[in-house]
Amino acid sequence: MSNSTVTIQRHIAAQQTLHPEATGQFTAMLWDLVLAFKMIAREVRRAGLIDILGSIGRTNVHGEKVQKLDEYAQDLIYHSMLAGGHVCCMASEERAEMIPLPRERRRGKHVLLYDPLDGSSNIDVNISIGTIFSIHKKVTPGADGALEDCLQPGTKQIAAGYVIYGSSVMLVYTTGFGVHGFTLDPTIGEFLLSHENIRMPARGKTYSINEGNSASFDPATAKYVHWIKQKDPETGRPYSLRYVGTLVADIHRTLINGGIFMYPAAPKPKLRLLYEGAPMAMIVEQAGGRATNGTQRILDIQPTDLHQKVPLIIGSPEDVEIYEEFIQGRDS
Ligand code: P6P
Repeated sequence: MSNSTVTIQRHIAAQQTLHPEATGQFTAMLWDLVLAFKMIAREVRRAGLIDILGSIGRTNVHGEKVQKLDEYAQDLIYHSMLAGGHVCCMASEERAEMIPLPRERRRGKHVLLYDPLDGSSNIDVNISIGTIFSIHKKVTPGADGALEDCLQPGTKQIAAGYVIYGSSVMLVYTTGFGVHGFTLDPTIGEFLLSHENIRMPARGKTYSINEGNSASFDPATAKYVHWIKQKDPETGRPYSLRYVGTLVADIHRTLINGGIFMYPAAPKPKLRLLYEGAPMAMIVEQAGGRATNGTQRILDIQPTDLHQKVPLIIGSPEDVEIYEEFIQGRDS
């Protein structure tokens, strides 16, 4: 049992002192998010016991079946942000358009971009799922949020994080001063600091990619995946394949153990830049890792659409650099 008594609330408050310009709005917004995460965790844990498993028959903007827990998580985060009054607008994987605030609601100076329940296709088979969030400052004049406030490059994020609902529930976040992990102690309902200042190993021992798509990989990715499986003790090869099919779970393993995760351009990009690629890239870079689309740093990409997809190659710096050599034709 952890003997940590550093709750995430205390940690967030301490992080605020690192941001001289902080007004407390940002801290309060993170606290509101934490409450929503605790309630989602409770429902995920109960999902096997009460009738919220299975699809509600609708599909989201990407044509994916919407699971009941998706809608629950979506609504919970939305209403938690409305109650707090610290955002001017939001964007979610579950909503086609930018989410404005109702007229009567108090507006704040932050923008929340989120995937309320990542990996929802794994809900019914009890495989880890997650929530991903990205926070920006409002950049347009006036009180109401605008699309331009959502379409900011990843370098402008003021915070990013994820929750993984797995064997334990963990919240991992950064405000630009390192990456910190908290484990939910359900007996007291608190996220307690369990992984302070996470640093990603320079190189790992696993590669993570959907090998089922290998017939459609671009030649450079196919060449890299073939190379990583060759026996070469000096470079720690062959790497082991680990692929959960939930981005949060695959990234969390890569963050802690090192290695490389790839969702490449071929057969086609699937991961969304705003609320998957960019927040994960901020977290991984803050932990010493790298995140690219193969030729460009993820955080430098200027978004043009709320749900635009990007190839995502992310993980230990040495592993990602080698992949980039293959993609750029510089491999030995
Ligand atoms: P594939 C889950 O549906 C998701 O959006 C990510 O969480 C995950 O990394 C990816 O899709 C898995 O996609 O095509 O390998 O099943």
